[in-house]
Amino acid sequence: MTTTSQAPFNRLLLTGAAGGLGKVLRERLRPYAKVIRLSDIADIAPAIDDREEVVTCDLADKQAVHHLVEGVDAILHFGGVSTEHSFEDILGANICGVFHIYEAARRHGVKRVIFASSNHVIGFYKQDEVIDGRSPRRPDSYYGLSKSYGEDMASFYFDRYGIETVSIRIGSSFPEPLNRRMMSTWLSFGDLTQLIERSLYAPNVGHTVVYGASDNKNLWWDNRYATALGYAPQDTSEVFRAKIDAQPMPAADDPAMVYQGGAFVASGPFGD
Ligand code: NAI
Ligand code: 15L
Repeated sequence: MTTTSQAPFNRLLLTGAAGGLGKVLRERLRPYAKVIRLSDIADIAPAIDDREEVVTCDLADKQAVHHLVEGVDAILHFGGVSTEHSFEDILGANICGVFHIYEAARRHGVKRVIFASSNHVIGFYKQDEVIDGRSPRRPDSYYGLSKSYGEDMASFYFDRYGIETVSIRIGSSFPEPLNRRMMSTWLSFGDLTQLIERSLYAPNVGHTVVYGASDNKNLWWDNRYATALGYAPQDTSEVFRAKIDAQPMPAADDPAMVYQGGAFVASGPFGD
């Protein structure tokens, strides 16, 4: 198990706890909190001991989110629609949801949020461009737009109310990279955990935007603001190089080979 020399929080809230990353973080976050409150709209496995609390909650429900946040010291906001859908499908969970989280944080005096943002905030940059956390955003989808709005919400709540946030623009966090694009965007679960740990404990983060990527060879992201938090990735996608190189080569003009956001840039339109 990961250990930390820093004092654990009394209670951390993890939204999206039934999701792919939520299930991973449920176990890996234990060193950082006496109690973890796990929440999702979907079913979550029952609490394994008195250090876990399980709360079913729809992020689109303002009053439910208000109750959810009561008594927590910091929030890891991972819940929401996690791929491209119609704007209407994204609105409640991601756009209303992120407002409900920050407004509840304000009302309950929560001082720090870790926001699971996404590379799709900048997905229309080309793969031969190098950007950092302060480069102008270029969302590639309604999903990317919702994460961009979440970053603006974080910025506003810091400027107006002093609630600090680290927005982590996660690349592709899966057990291993699944294709050529993910050789650049891959984030191991170990490095994700380290980045969250640094985001929880680093002082004076204000609103900091970082990229969630491992120490991959062909990175498109200058991750200086993550380095400033003390993040030092331990993994690299290179260990999967032979497996990925054995995959058929996509056409040179395939969005997966051109844009940082890959296929998301070509999603939609919806509802015609
Ligand atoms: P996931 O789709 O597996 O998990 C998201 C969870 O949010 C699900 O369990 C879902 O039930 C829950 N959710 C959806 N609508 C909700 C609502 N209205 N109220 C409450 N909960 C709701 O996604 P994953 O991969 O675990 O990602 C977690 C977070 O990280 C997401 O916010 C995603 O956008 C972000 N992210 C993930 C990346 C990855 O590579 N896994 C890359 C970039 C961002
Ligand atoms: C994301 O934002 C998604 O949540 C995840 O499922 C992947 O599609 C990832 O981006 C990616 O770009 O690989």
